[in-house]
Amino acid sequence: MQDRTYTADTEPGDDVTVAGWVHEIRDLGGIAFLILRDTSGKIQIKFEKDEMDDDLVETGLDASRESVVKVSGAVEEEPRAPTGVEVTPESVEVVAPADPELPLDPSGKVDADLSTRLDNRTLDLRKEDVQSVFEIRSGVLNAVRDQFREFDCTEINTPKIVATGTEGGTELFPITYFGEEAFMNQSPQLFKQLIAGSNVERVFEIGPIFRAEEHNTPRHLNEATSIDFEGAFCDHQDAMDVAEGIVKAAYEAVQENFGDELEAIGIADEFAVPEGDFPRISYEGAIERINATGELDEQLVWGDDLSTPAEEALGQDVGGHYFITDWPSEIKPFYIKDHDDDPELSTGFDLMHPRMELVSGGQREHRHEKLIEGFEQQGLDPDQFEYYTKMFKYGMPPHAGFGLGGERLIMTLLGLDNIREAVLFPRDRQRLSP
Ligand code: ATP
Ligand code: AMO
Repeated sequence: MQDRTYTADTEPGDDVTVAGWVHEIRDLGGIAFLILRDTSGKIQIKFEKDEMDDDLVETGLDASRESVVKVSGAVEEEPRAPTGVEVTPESVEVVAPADPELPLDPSGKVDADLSTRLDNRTLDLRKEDVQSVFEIRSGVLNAVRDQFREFDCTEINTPKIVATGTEGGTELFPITYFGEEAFMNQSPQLFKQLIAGSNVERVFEIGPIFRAEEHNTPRHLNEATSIDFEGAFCDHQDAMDVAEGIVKAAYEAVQENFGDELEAIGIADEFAVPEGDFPRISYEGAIERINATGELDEQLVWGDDLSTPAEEALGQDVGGHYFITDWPSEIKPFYIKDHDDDPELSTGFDLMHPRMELVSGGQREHRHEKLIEGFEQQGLDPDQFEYYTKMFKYGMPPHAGFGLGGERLIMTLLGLDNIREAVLFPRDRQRLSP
């Protein structure tokens, strides 16, 4: 690393070299200030024109906004400076000039639409609020990993190029794999089950999932980050406990470690860790409650999936995170186990934020014969999944798990309007680069 001091670490009396981007230049005539920004904050560089070398003043004050400059000089206390100190430069070097025509304004004074921001992510990330979203995202993934380890889980990585899809209803991206048809994986579902059936027992994965959904909504991506859990000797209630623990751990980590970032985003006052247990509402109870709100044009009946307005009506009614349990078997995938005493009812569950679904999960069908029947009922050819089903013949314990949408977690946690704000380089129907 180059020898430099972060702007936040400068102390009066130090001789420092600071380096960063030109945030702003304020020229007051005899005196001018360059505000230099780096990852740790900003610092004022003072130019007293009559007392300094002309070349040095010119180099500093002619630097265009967002150019990278390196300044060496003495740090002095100055109550009128934004951070209480300023640097009187002895040398100024423009390390990398910026074109004066910027496609967006990193000072945030001029708003840019999301598309312009995503096309120019490097400049966009120079804004403190945008950078804060990604600092928090990184911290949340850390907290999620730590919490999984507390739950005795092993982190795994499963293939993203696969032979078969798993999530009925969502589309697959086909690719060519040495002349054979293959797909980008929609979910680590089958692989995580195969590992939970070994004596590794409890696993988690944080990785990409690919869905060729036609949806162009503020909460769907074509490449998303899935936070997956699978545990042997767990049932759906245990999996719900783990999902709840992971979501709460994410909020707690943000509350504890990211006060400045919440401030920069402008939500420090309203941010709150969810309190109490998340209610577990049966699917049947959920449709009754939704119908009772009178918000929908048509009453829901048993077997209906929950539409976006239905989810919103229930979300408003409940007012916090909640589970929907005991879904009709027919609208849950083949790998979800039905209740032993009622095959119409599944152990599938969703964890909802009032704004949208965050998690799907359930106990898995671990009995070989029943699993094969489930494939046939869903019109899938079990032979294509032989690599998976055969392991259910060699001692597959009861197991359960879930998938949590990483971007949806960040989006709901930070109150972002669009899921694309939670991804550095989102993939959607219109966006394949950058
Ligand atoms: P899953 O992970 O199960 O796909 P999801 O939250 O992505 O969960 P979908 O099953 O894709 O949900 O869709 C759930 C609901 O979202 C649908 O019932 C539908 O009402 C709504 N929805 C999906 N796509 C759109 C869209 N393009 N515009 C408005 N609503 C949509
Ligand atoms: P599901 O398909 O419901 O379940 O996905 C789990 C969670 O992943 C997130 N998610 C998405 N986020 C953004 N854009 C998308 N296109 C998208 N699709 C899904 C959602 C969703 O709740 N195999 C099961 C999980 C399991 O049972 O373990 C599965 O993939 O937050």
